[in-house]
Amino acid sequence: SSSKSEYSEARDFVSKMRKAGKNVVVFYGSQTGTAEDFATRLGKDMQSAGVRPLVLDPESYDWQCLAGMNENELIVFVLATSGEGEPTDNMEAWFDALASDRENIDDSDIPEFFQPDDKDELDSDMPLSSVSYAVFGLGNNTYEQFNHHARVVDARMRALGATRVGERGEGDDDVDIEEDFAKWKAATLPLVREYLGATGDSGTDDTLQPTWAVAEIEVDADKVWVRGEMGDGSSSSSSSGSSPSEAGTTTIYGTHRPFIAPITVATDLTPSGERHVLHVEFDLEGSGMHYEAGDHLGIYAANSDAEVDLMLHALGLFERADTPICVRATDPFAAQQTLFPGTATTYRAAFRHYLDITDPVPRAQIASLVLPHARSAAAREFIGSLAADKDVHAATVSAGCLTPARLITAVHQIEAAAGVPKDEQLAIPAATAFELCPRMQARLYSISSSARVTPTRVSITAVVLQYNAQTTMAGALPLGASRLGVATNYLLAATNQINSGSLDPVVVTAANALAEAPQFDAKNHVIRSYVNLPSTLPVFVRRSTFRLPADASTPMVMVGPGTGLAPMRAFVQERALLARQSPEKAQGTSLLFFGARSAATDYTYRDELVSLFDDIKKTAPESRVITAFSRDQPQKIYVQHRLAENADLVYRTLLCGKDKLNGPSRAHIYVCGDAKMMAKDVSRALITLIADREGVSEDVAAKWISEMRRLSRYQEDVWS
Ligand code: FAD
Ligand code: 2AM
Repeated sequence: SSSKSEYSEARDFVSKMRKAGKNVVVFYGSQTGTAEDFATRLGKDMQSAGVRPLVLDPESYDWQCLAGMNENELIVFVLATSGEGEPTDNMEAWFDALASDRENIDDSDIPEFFQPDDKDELDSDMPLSSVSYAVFGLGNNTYEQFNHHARVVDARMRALGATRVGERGEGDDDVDIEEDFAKWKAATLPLVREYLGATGDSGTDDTLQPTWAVAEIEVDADKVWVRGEMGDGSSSSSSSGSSPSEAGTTTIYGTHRPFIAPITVATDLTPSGERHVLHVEFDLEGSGMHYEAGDHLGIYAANSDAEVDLMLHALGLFERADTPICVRATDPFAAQQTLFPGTATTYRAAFRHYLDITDPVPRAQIASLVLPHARSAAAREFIGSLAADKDVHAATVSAGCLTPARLITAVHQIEAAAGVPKDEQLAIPAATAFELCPRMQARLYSISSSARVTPTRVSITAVVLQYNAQTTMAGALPLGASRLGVATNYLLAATNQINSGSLDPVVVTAANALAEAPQFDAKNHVIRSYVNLPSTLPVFVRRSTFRLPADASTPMVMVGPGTGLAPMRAFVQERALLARQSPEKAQGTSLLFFGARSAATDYTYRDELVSLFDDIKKTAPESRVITAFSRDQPQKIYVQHRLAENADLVYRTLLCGKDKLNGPSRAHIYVCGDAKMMAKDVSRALITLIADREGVSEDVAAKWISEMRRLSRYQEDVWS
């Protein structure tokens, strides 16, 4: 069969697992890296529980091999649900195969030598009857389709005859996904041990093998991979990527191979506001990359130098920061053999480009990676209390933004106060630090430009993230800190550099923390948040399903408060272009509901929107922008209030010329921005509006919204 010819041995996870002497395969469905990180940690915990796991990316393996697993083996899924409930990109093929309506996996889909000797077994209704699995989902209950991905895979595995070991775990990122994961692991690992008949030590083994081995090496400077051009491990010198890499071959840019795009424009749209909203434009010329309004741009930023320096000091590596290192897996069968692309990097580059060093350290990681290195009683007591008590951890580490570097520095300060000499203080090896920090992930931004207007230029609209640490810990740590979003503060610094030559963003808390660090000689160092930013950033385009109606006669209601305006700006640019190009063609009404704090400081793209709507109005006279400025009057006014106030206009737009809806509307509704509150409030406001105007119950109106969603006429691009 055709699938047989597509089948390749390199994609056969079952034989890979057996060759490596493993009996568990852990597949992760990961979009932003969290599920991958959980899977890796699960692998480690399984290993110390006496089973032999292999952690793999489903994208590189064929689901058809599933049926070849036997009773002495286990498959584990760690699956994130993204956005509207769809599977992650790397699980798409598996998900399509498992979740399709077929009752059986067609036996022609299964490579012959994976079919059981007893052919009848395959012909039975239960093609996966020899397969056992476990599943943990990562979701966020602010989204409609909570943990949909894991639920579907679970249901389909069972429907195909597979047996689940333990309960399905469901992590909720809105509450405490780390604790959900810890609970699921505690309940499931013993069952996995029992199922696989594991006899070795379990759990308490603190001679855990480290995942990575770090070697300081001698290597020519040009072999040292320090540029942060993630994914392209082969060349460190190419400054700005171009599409024809070698004669005749064309580079396809994506998550794993971003395009190094010049930043052409960077503007602070709200220079006098409390919040900074940035407009950043990238040049895609020569990349061969295409985008459409509604797509997302992924960007890889770098950590601030101050945070990196704090980390280097915490680990005692500041003096050796630029030493070339090679970091390899200690397990020769591990799916990932090197932590960084290329043969060599440096400590500084590793912490700057490849690792997220600003996440508070999860409790489980404190217990398994930090506590074993505590040597003094003072360190053991403090770290032990964080590891043992969920509430202490939440109040100290999470609320206090204790990153790995801040945690280690805090321990050093506690030890110093207790009179512990320096050489007996907590010392975390570099390999452990590499394990403590998740891999730096790309950040996604809704594209705010239209490819019809600027095909080789792409822009994003980002709000700079910063929030203050709130620690309730008695005798609060001296490292009072706030958390600065990695990518948005990098963009802010880049914007400042481009416009004024000054690199430092407004707040320099990591630098303050560094100045307080006990090993740091503040007098002899200039502390800068960023030193010398390049004028390029690695970027890629991520396709989305958030799309303009194909036909410009379709009316649209767009709701985009804050940076939720981003994709709407692209939509409006496109409709305005059409209006200029075809003034004789009547368009459907475009309504844009925009909300921000204050008209004076936060009305982003104001002049441009006014002018674009002047064009649009010529072919769709009812079109307009309706604003809600929440802080310009004593009571809050939000976009949903404006929807209600303008119910006549909104309803008329949805009617598309009819007298009554009596079913789904031809119009499209778009909501973009905050998933937590806004998107739900807007949906509720629309339900009330429809119920009222149509003279139906709210239940019926809610069903109308669901139907509009199903038809992709109610689309959300929301994040939390
Ligand atoms: P990070 O370093 O990633 O820090 C963010 C983390 O800080 C959060 O994950 C959370 O753990 C923590 N955190 C944040 N606020 C708080 C708080 N108040 N209390 C406690 N913890 C907190 N952003 C835009 O500005 N514009 C867009 O158009 C846009 N589009 C997006 C589209 C999609 C599909 C997605 C998924 C996200 C989008 N985002 C957008 C968000 C964006 O991807 C980043 O998450 C955001 O810019 C923060 O990135 P950062 O690197 O600056 O912060
Ligand atoms: P606020 O910050 O004054 O409460 C963009 O962030 C805009 O969205 C701001 O004006 C903000 O108002 C507003 N906003 C906050 N919560 C909202 C919600 N639940 N629904 C709609 N808009 C909201």
